[in-house]
Amino acid sequence: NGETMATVRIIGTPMDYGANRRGVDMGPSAIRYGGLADELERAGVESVDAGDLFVPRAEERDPDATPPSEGNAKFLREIEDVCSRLADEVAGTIDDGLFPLVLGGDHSVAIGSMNGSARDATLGAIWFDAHADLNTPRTSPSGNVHGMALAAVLGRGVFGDFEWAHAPAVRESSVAYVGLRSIDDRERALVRDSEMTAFTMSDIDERGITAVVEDALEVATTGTDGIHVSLDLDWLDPNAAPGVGTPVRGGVTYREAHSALETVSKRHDRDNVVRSMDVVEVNPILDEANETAGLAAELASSAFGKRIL
Ligand code: Z70
Ligand code: MN
Ligand code: MN
Ligand code: MN
Repeated sequence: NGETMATVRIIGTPMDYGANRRGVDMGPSAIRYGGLADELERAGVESVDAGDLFVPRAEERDPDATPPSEGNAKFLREIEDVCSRLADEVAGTIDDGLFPLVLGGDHSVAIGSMNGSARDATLGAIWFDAHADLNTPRTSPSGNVHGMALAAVLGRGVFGDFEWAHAPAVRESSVAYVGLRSIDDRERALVRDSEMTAFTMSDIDERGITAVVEDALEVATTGTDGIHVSLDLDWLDPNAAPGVGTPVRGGVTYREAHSALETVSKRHDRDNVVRSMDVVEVNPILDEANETAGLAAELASSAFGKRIL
């Protein structure tokens, strides 16, 4: 490690427009307080902290000021504004030879991370999440854009007159889900009919986390210049990660999560495949003694090469 691992640049994105105002905007602070810089240092990885992007308070905005042309998607204008600035940050970070680690915020920050990471490259992605996040404004039961983030980067759905609504950041065939277990009725057909590879919790139960993540890496790296790793903390079981907005029972364990990110890291050591990462949906208000934020910090360092021995 260290030979292939570039200096990590931490980019905080304290945004929770995509998920009702709940406390996810405090995620970046909580993950830093949870020991991110120390964890990275112990992993032998250098890091610099770019601070947080400016995100106006949701209370000062009207969620329905710029509705999509059909269906429901709240705070579209605001999400577009933050995500286009985040995309510039991420692309600039990669241009500078550094590795962007984006701290959310709700999962709609991935629209910014992935558009930035894909700017000068053909991108693949691994989506570690309980949820598929494949709703469009038309199918969304909630109007919350965090449940539409992957649809947005795939150029699906009609979001509005935004760049990311027209230019897909990734090809479907280069995206793999790992750990799905909560999919809306209308979303299920979207996942099934897509060209994405979907590994559910059942696949992990049957085959083990390492085989599944190795397959996901194969999907995301084949025919691409590199991959984005998107880690939604609700991917884990609520026993290990209680501090998330939408906990879903039956998630991966603490050990499976570390093992998965170590598998990603080992692959990165061989082929330098990981371009960018985001860690999202940590909610300190619902957390127990900052446990979930600390775990987010640990998992990021596992992804960047932290080993037991
Ligand atoms: C639901 C929706 C979701 C995260 C919840 C929930 C989506 N499918 N995503 N928590 N991270 O509203 O679209
Ligand atoms: Mn460039
Ligand atoms: Mn998600
Ligand atoms: Mn989720």
